[in-house]
Amino acid sequence: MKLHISPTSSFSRKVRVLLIEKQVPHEVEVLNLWEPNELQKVNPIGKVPTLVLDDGRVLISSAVIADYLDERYPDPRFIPADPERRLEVRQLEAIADGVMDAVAASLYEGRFHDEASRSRAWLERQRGKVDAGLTALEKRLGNRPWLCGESVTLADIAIACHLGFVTTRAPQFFDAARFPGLARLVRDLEARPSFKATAPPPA
Ligand SMILES: N[C@@H](CCC(=O)N[C@@H](CS)C(=O)NCC(=O)O)C(=O)O
Repeated sequence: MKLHISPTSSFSRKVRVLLIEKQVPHEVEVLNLWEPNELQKVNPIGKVPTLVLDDGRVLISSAVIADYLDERYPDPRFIPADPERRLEVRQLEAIADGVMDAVAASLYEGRFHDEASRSRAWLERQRGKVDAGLTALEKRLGNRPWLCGESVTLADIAIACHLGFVTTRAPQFFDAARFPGLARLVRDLEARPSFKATAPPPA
């Protein structure tokens, strides 16, 4: 299988971490999203991560790819088999991904508009989502080691990947003193070989 990624994309990193943790053989195709590329030939939406399977099927969106990988390569599992716990993990993953979507929406506003034409209302709206999402995750985590259950799940991996991006590329969105549980969770996961191997390049 071939995974199309960008080195800075934390959605790509979620999938890369899973592939490494599960020891799934794969090829990585590195793209620069801001240069012309061929990605839309396989994924009409033109986003990373995109996973091309050996039988030619193409999977897009980190959540869909994670679902496939956890079912197809269940050792070890990062999405619980129990339907209630599975729902909880997916819900927490969705909050983590929503935080990153709001960070990205703010960064795109800065990238594509000069200072005078940026919408303050839009930036404040996105900032509100980032803060509310992180607050919900911090409350959920408290002093427990993981967001859901007794072992690491996709929800932990998702928020740690996104905060890894935020701390290197957009630190204004994450004040570790306000979110000590999440800061500790990120530190714990960054120590794993799968996280070390996929760290985003410095800004
Ligand atoms: N919901 C998608 C989000 C993926 C996403 O936003 N990817 C960004 C990079 S982090 C991208 O490919 N952006 C390029 C573009 O929008 O043209 C997922 O979970 O995979």
